[in-house]
Amino acid sequence: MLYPQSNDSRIVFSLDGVWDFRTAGEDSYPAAWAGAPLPEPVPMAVPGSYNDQNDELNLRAHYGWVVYQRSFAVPSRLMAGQRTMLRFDATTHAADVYVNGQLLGSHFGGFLPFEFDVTDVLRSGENLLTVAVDNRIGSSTLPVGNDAGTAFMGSDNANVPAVAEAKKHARRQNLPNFDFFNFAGLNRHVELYTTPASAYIADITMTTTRLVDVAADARTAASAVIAYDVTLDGTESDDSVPPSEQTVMSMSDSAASDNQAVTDNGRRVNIAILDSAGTVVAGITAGFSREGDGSVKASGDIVIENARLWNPGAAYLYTAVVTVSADGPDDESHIIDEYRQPFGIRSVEVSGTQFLINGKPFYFKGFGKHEDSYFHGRGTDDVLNVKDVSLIHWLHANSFRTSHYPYAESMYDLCDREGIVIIDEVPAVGMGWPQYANPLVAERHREAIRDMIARDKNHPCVVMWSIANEPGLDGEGDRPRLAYDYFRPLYELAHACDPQNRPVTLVCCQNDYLSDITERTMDVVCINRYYGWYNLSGDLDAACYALNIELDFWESIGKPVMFTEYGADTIEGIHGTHGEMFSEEFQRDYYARINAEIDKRPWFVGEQLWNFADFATFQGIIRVEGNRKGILTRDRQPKMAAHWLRERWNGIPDYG
Ligand code: GCB
Repeated sequence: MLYPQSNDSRIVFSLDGVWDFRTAGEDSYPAAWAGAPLPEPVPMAVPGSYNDQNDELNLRAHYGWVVYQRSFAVPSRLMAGQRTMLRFDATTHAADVYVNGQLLGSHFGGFLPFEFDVTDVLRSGENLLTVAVDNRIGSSTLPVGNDAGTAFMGSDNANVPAVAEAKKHARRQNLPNFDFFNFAGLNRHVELYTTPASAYIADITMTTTRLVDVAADARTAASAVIAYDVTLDGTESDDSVPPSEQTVMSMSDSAASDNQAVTDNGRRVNIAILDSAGTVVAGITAGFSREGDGSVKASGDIVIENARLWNPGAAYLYTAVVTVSADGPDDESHIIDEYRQPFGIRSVEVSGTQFLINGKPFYFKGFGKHEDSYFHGRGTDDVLNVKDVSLIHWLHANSFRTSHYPYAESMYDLCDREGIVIIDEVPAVGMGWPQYANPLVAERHREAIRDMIARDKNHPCVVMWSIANEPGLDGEGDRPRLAYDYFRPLYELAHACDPQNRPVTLVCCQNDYLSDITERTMDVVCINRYYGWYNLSGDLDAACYALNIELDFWESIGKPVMFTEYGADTIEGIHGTHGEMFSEEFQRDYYARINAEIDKRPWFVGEQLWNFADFATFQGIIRVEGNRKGILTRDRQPKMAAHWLRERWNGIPDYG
């Protein structure tokens, strides 16, 4: 699914703004609300989580459905003959969507886009858009929640009669099996956009398949072979087409060459590759052909001479200007549709114990993050994203993991442009034995992997896929291969979906690493470790001792290994001469000591600590105003450890 774009063939209308809002029931919402103005609505900004936007309603505690509504008018003359789509960048977690009282459909899954064709639904004048959103999590949702609904975080005290009785009467609430606040609602942008109706560009894939003579600094290659793949759809896209012919043009040719391959229905694609200055450096014209699965595609290779490579810290982007055209009855060529797809040229590969970008061993310096901020919750916030990227540069970091769900598209665009490396993660967090036995979870998990890779495949910043965070692994249960049998097909699916075949990982919890057989089969071993915090708490000598025992084991596996989490809760302003837990000194000492151990291991390929910044969580007895493991506060001020890490990372090059 291509991100909506305005150009000569397409229009985008934003539906962001202040909508009407009502809370509804746990299991349902009044049907009458779908087709008429909401009774007594309160204002609610979109994009944004609803939870922190209203102080009269207790929206952090809300459990179940809410209803959003707004009206809009479209310039029908502009849209005549076009295909009109209604797109949601993400709604958390389930949504029913109505236009003028008509149910368009439902979507499940809170972090990836979906859309509906509204060409025949919209009317001229005002249209009423109603979106009902359910925030409930449970044992078959991703992320995973606790079905009971009235279990409590903290001590269970099930044997205390009064507690057991009170639980029966307690209000139902979302109880996450994960450690971030369940921010919900229309968290990301809502847009209407058009494409041509008869034939439109449905998808574009640009994949670096070969780099020739990469320079020692990895900034350039004598040439790069880029595989392109353009999918055409629409009411007339499937007119019979023969196998495509194509013409490869090098930089010396013009993209507008008249040596064009034309199919018998006359439709052809032209791809002009622009460098960052907007100069055409290569191009191709090809016809479409029908694939075995019925789709209509144009695919082949484009060669770019003297290619500039995308590197961490030194990004370089090209743009593929994709134009579909055909000859009209007047024998003149007419543009049917067009789309500008940015892409970067780079390779990613695991070799032995190294993680190679453009053939050079890369070292990850960074963090796990969250989409989280005051007032917005998990709502898309470009000011925050720009600020965070500037802090990543300030810290001399080079990467982060989208823990624990795919982020808004604009963050990936920013990282493409700024040369920041991403490990892209699906919302599979909180999983264990009940999920492995539940086919619905497996289906949702497969869908999340497919949709995430389909959405993010062209981003050069994405260098690895993470198919889960800290699932229960074998050795922890009595069925030794259950986790392996669940995750192996997902690992294979991720590889099969990715045209770039990037490395795939699963991020593993502090566990019995000797018995577990899943983590060691990943392309990169990604470990979350809390020696000195959750265990051996406060004793950094013991923590280092234990870490070294475990690292000796991983050395024997012969794969690249990295931290994807390690850290210590730290309250800014708490100090102590001996650096006890929760003080700023302890967090700094913790990183100094643990990092000194990994520095001795050349096969250790990265340190992504936990967390970039403090973030909101469900309330509970181990969380004071959320999770405080940030090296920055929630309002992005550095704790003492941030200054220490900044100096350390300044001394560690991206490429080792
Ligand atoms: C973890 C989780 C992360 C938590 C973190 C913590 O292992 O992956 O989501 O926030 O620990 O601080 O407990």
